[in-house]
This record gives sequence, structure tokens and C-alpha cells, in this order.
Amino acid sequence: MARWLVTGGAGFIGSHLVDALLARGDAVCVLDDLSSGRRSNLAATAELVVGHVADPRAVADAARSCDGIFHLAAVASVERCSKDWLGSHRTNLTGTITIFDQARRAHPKPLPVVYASSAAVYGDSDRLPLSETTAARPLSAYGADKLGGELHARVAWSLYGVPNVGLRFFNVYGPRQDPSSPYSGVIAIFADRIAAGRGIEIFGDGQQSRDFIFVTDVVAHLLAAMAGLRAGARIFNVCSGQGLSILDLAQAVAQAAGCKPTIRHEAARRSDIRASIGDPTAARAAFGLAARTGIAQGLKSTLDFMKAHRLP
Ligand code: NAD
Ligand code: UD2
Repeated sequence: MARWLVTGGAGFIGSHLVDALLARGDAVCVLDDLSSGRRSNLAATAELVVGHVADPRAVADAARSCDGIFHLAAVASVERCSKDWLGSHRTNLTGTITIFDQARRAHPKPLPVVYASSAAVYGDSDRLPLSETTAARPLSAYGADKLGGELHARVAWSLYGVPNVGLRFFNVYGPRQDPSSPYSGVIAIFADRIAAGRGIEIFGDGQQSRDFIFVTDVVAHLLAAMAGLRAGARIFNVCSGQGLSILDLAQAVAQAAGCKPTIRHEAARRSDIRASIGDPTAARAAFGLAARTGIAQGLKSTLDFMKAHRLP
């Protein structure tokens, strides 16, 4: 039976990965500081170590007797990283280096690592769709640390022999994405507001586009990237390849919820990316995977989950 370390495993994406690993009979150890993740996201059969991903001893203890590391722990909010530049850097970049540094010290050989990067590394490119060869020009502290993680991943392989794959997630949505923060994902916010019969706010004209991918498709890419990972340091987009404007998204959420929300337009966010659409070709060629859950089906699953878990 394989055993995996999942950092950030109590979070939105991480907890779905933990469910999938447990479902196939593997053992899982989660390292998470519960700063945004929840113990309630985890099945009782998952071991949880509460600790900081930049703490070498906590990582060494959690990684002991594991066959590989899925590294998802991060401050995942662009805004929060801008506000707490140094603190989020310790998690997002020093934490990632800590993972690679512990992976290289494993015996008898370095542990393979699959880690979460982000479309944020591209910044606001006008060359769409964004492919892995598109120049990375991050606009945020968050994106810069994700790009830094990719650069250290190359060193981890070339200098220390740590096999690794970085996955540039685009806009991920689905059950368990926390809607409570103003910086939560737009789908979590729209679904929560509309399910509660409240209006929604669109920042800017709503013509800005995003590439949304459902969380179970992201988990499939994580599992495929780890399967048979023995060499190299590669990067793949995890996206649908379809762009959707925020206005059209609002209509799609309303249709899935069967109601017409009031929409209020607010000022556009500072340095908001105008268009973000990924090219999924490389991941399809490497893993035989594509995004299988369309937006209508994904929104229905998300809304059903919210209705079933809505606090009175
Ligand atoms: P999330 O906030 O739900 O999960 C992050 C997890 O990491 C949480 O459980 C949190 O408690 C934990 N964590 C944070 N700081 C930590 C620390 N110092 N030590 C240990 N644990 C810590 O967010 P998510 O959306 O599930 O993101 C998971 C990963 O995917 C992150 O690396 C994020 O940057 C990346 N990502 C997410 C999206 C998206 O659309 N959700 C897009 C691109 C990349
Ligand atoms: C997402 C990720 C970020 C980073 C980035 C990479 C989240 C929360 N953010 O940022 O971590 O990976 O992708 O490209 O997952 N919007 C509204 N009304 C709302 C909320 C949002 O109009 O109530 C707009 C917002 O201005 C933006 C779009 O919706 O134009 C998407 O916003 P987001 O915060 O969901 O995600 P994004 O792409 O800014």
C-alpha cells in the first residue's frame, strides 16, 4: 500500500486529492497549519499533522515512510499575498524549498514531488491561449513565488535528483471551495450568494474572461503526474482551454440555480487580468487527460453541495 504526504491536504483542492488517494486504498499523511483548511474537510482515515510547511522538522516527520509528496500548501489568495508579502513568501516559496530539501534527503532515493503552481505566473499576456512556453511575467507577489517554486524545482532535479512535476492550475472551482472570504474564487462567491437569494457584484464590465476547471479534473491531473514519476522537472497547464466571461458565468450560475440574480457592477480590481485562457495540449499529450466536467455540470455539483451544507 502506497503512502503519500499531501501538504495543504485540509484545503479545497487538497482534501479532494486526499479522498481520491484513500479511495484507491493508499495511506495519506496531511501536513496543514489549518490557516484556511479545515479538519472537517478530511476523512477520519487521513492522518493529520498540524504544522508549517516551512518547518523542516515538521516536513521531515510527515514525509517519513512516504512514497512521494503532493505539495499544495500555500497562501492561495493573490490579495492576501500582496498584503502580507513576507509572511506569504515564507509559506509559498520557503515552504516549497523546504519540501524539495526534505525530498532530496529521503532514503534510499529522493522522493518524487508533484506541486501546485498557478496561471498567475503568466501575468497579463495578450498571447492567448497561454501555453507552457509563453513568457512568464507575474504581476503579483503570489505569482512571483509560484514562478520561484518552478525555478527551484528545476534545481531540485538537476542538482539533487528530485523528480518533480509542477501543475499550473487555472481557475479551479467545486465543492468545499470556501465562499466566506471576499477573495474566494468567483464561482464559490456567486454560487453562495445566489443559493442564498442574494445579489452578486461584478468588478468591472464583466467581459474579463477566465478558464474554469472543476476540482475532480484537477485531482485527475495530480494523480497522473505522480504516476511513474521517476525523472525530470516538467511543468503543465491544468485548464479546460475554454474562456468564459464573468458576465456569462453569472448567467450560467443563475441558470443552474434556476433564478435571476440582481447584478451590481463595482470598480474593476487593481491589476485584474483581462483574459486568462490556457492551452491544455501538453497535459493531454503527456497524461491522456482533458477537462471532462463541463461548466453546467460543475456548477450543478457546486450548488448542490452548497445547498446541502448551508448553515441555517
Ligand atoms: P486552500 O486555501 O483551500 O488550500 C491551501 C491549504 O494550505 C489550506 O488547507 C491551508 O490551511 C494550507 N496552508 C496554508 N499555509 C500553510 C502553511 N504555512 N503550512 C501548512 N499548510 C498551510 O486553497 P486551494 O484553492 O485548495 O489551493 C491549493 C493549491 O492550489 C495552492 O498551492 C494554490 O496556490 C494552488 N492554486 C489554486 C487555484 C484555485 O483556483 N483554487 C488556482 C491556482 C493555484
Ligand atoms: C485566481 C486565483 C489566484 C490565482 C489566479 C491565477 C482564486 C480565488 N484566485 O485569481 O489564486 O491562482 O487565479 O490566474 O482562486 N470577480 C467578480 N466578482 C466577485 C469575485 C470576482 O467580478 O465577487 C471577478 C474578479 O474581478 C476576476 C474574476 O472574477 O476578474 C475571477 O476572480 P477570482 O478571484 O475568482 O480569480 P482570479 O482569476 O482573480
